[in-house]
Parts: sequence; C-alpha cells; structure tokens
Amino acid sequence: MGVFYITTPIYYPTAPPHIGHAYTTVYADVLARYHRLIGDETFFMTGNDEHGLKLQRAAEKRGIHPKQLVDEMEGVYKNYWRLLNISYDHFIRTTHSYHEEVVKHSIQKLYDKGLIYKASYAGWYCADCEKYYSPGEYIEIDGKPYCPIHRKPLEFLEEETYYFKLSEFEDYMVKLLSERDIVYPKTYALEVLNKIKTEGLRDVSIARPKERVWWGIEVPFDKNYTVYVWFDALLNYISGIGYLRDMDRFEKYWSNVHHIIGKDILWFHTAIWFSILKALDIEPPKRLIVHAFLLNRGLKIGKSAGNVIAIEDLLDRYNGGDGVRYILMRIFNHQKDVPVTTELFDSIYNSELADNYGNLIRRVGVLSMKKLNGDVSADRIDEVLEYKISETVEKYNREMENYNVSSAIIAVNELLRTANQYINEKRPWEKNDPSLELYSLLEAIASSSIMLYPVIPEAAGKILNLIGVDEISIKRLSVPLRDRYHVSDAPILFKKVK
Ligand code: ME8
Repeated sequence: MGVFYITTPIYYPTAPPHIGHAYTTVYADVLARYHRLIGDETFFMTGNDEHGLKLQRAAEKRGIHPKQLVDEMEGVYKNYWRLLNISYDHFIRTTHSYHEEVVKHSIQKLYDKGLIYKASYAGWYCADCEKYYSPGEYIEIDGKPYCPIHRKPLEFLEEETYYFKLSEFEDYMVKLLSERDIVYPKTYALEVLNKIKTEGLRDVSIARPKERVWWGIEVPFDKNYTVYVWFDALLNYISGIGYLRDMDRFEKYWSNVHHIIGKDILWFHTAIWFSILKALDIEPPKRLIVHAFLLNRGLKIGKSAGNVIAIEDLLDRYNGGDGVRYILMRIFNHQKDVPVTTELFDSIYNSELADNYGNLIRRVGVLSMKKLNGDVSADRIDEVLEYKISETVEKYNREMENYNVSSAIIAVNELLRTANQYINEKRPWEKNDPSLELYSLLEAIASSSIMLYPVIPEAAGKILNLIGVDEISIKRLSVPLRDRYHVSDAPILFKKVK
C-alpha cells in the first residue's frame, strides 16, 4: 500500500469541455480508481485554469466580468464530470486564494534568487495557446505567421516584461531527461531533448503588463504586471495538495505524483515545469504521462478547428457515462492520434460491451435463475476458465501498472470471449445440473467485473452487487473468488445502438 497522486491538466473554461478533455480526464479517473482498488492512498485532482488573456477575451466577448464567466463554468465542468462519473478528490481553480498565495510566493522566490529580470520582448503570440512562437515554430500562410495548432494568425506583441532565466536550467534538463525515466512514453522525452539540443533553452517571459492582460495574479514585486498564465497554472499541481499550507501533506503526495497531459502541452510540462520546480527546490514529478490526440476530419478536435464532438452526444448514444468511458479508454493511445468515427465507436460498444460482456451476463444470469434458482456453487472451476482467469488477472495488473489501460481492457475482453465460447460449447441449458459450468462462468463474470470496475464503475458495480460480490478488491482477485454465488437478476446492461 502506497500513496498515489494523479492530476489532469487544468482546462481553460472558455467553453464547455469536449471529448478531448473527457479523454484525458476519464483516463486519469481510471488510473485513480485502479489505485484505490489496490489499496493506495489516492488523491486525484482536476480543475480549471481561470486566468489570462484567453479568458479575459472570452469574457469581453460575452460582455461579462471574467470572474462571472469562470464561476459559471465551474458548474458546467463539474456537471460533465459528474455525468462521466469522474471521482476527483479536489477540483482546483486558479482563482482560489490559497493558489494565488502559492503563485505570489513562488514568483517572489525566483525573483529573490536572481532568476527573474526585466527586459523588452518582441514576438508573435497565440492567445489560444497563451504562448509566443519563434520563427521556425509557426507556420506561414500568405507570408503571414499562423499558429501551427489553431491555424489562426499570430499577433505581434512588443512590450517590457519579466523573464525567467530558463536558460540556466539547460544542463539540468538535459541530464534529467536523459538519465531519469520521468516522461512516458519515452519518445516524448527524446522529442524535448532534441528540441533543447537544437534550439537551446531560451528565457521565457513570465509576466504581462496589466494594461493588456489585467485578468491575472498581480506580480508581487511590480503591481503593473500580472503573472503569465502558464506560470500561474502549472503551480496548481503543488498548491492543490497543500504546498506552503501543509507541507507534510504536500510532501506525502508529491513523492508519487503522476501528471497526465496531451502532447500539445508537453514543452510546458517538461522544460518549463521541471525548471520551475528545480528553481523552487522541489523534486521533478515521478511521472509525466503523455497521450496523443483525438482527431475529427483529420484535425485535432478543438474549438478553433470547429470540429468539436460534444460529450452529451456520446452520452446519449452510448447509454450514459459507462459506455463513453469504455469507448474512450478502449481507443486510448499514448503515441498515435486516433480518428473518431461513429462506426468505430458503435462497433466497440456493440461488440464488446453489449455482446461480449452484456450478453454473457444476461445468458448466465437467466440460466442460473431458471436452472438453479439463482444459487450457484461447485467444488471446482472448470480448468479452461480457471487458467484463462488467472492469466488475465496477471496481464491486466501488469498493463494497468504500466498505464496501458486499453491493453488491460483488451485482456479482459479476451477472457469474456473465452467465456462466451465456453457457454456455446458446453450448452449448460441442455443439462439437468449445470452447476460446474455456471459457477465457472460466474467466476469469469465476477473477476471481469472487478477488473472493468475502474472503467465502467456503474455497470460493473451493479453486476457485482447482483451476484452478491460486495467487497471489490483487485488485490484479492484470486481464483476462485467465491465459493458460491447468488444471482438475483439478469438485466440487459447495454442496449445495442443501430
Ligand atoms: O492547455 N485530443 O488547457 P486546454 C486529446 N489550460 N486530448 C485533448 C484534445 C484532443 N483533441 N483536446 C484537448 C490547457 N485535449 C491549459 C493547461 S495545465 C497546468 C494548463 C486535452 O483546455 C489534452 O489533455 O487547452 C490537452 O493537453 C488538454 O485537453 C488541453 O486543455
């Protein structure tokens, strides 16, 4: 039993979350739920990134104060996370006063250490990324610089600002990324290393003049400036677990922190974040787990690309949170972008959830009630299933420990397929006493449901309840799990979509 701290990025609440945000958040939730099941003291944090130019402009556009906008959006985000059954322990907002304290303290500390200086800046900015682009990083359309991610024209900005001496951390970063296994998968560490090796680490602007960006945390050593939104946002990972307020708690969780991010914000979470932490005398995170994009019509799903797929559309089509969670986790990929299509989603839902899992439960449940009055026991498990269950549990745990949720799901799915073949071959409906067969099948159903519980908590919880397995512990997932089962219902869990 250990401690497990897991975070998602904090999202810009300029619009409701879409399935890209759900992809990251559900993934973090599955890992959090898995770690709770194996007995780890787990802390799962998500939240919203509420300051900066992007937010300020979104509020201006609606003619309201940014605070009103972010207050409204807190409810919107929380509601989506409720519909998706996200079991966060804390929802952090960067407008919380304890967070603002940490930001002020941290920037002051860097200033006192001589790591911040004032100079002028001129460059091309994307407000959607909240980031400057240097030549070579942006794309050109009709000779004008455009954001490579949002495909919008960049704005030219020239102003006096404060810089953080990122360049001083170049050797530290190179050593860290080459010697320690922090970034997962490793290819992303190599990508960052390459960028540092070819371009070097350049100092970054970490303040904005208030006259342009007033919606932010005031720089403690110059009231004419606000703190750059990325510097502000990254610190959520330490402020949310009690940095400064409760250092024991902070140190406990920080010792095993796992950040989950999309690959779009890799640079901020390595070069910049690891350097800020070093400057604050804090250890780098244990793990930074990176995933690729969901695509629609060939482009990364996003508001600016105009190809957003709404979470509610999927919730409607796939029968609520469980269906959406399962599909998103089944296609989850760290390295490869995944195109989202209705055909793909329908086929996963129909063949795996409705047929493979749902049908098996229905068939075994109905037969147990009809043939054995719902009381099922035997003195052994049929070895075909016994072997497959043990093998699957082992594989599942290995994959989950390696953050490969989709491979873990595939393993369970294979077990369910074997169970379906078993029932077809053994034909228990033709037997007078099919105790051995039904008991063995219930063992397969029970262990599959426990393994799927982090992914589909509602359906799996319901099934375990119906077959009388009350205590869900993956640790205790041995074969046999129970001496007997009592089946009280055989519901249709997932209605097929057409
Ligand atoms: O970047 N495919 O917030 P954000 C996969 N506030 N994941 C996607 C996705 C897609 N098409 N679209 C979004 C910010 N995501 C900052 C973060 S953290 C200190 C500050 C997910 O609202 C993915 O996790 O733009 C990506 O990294 C994140 O949403 C960006 O969310």
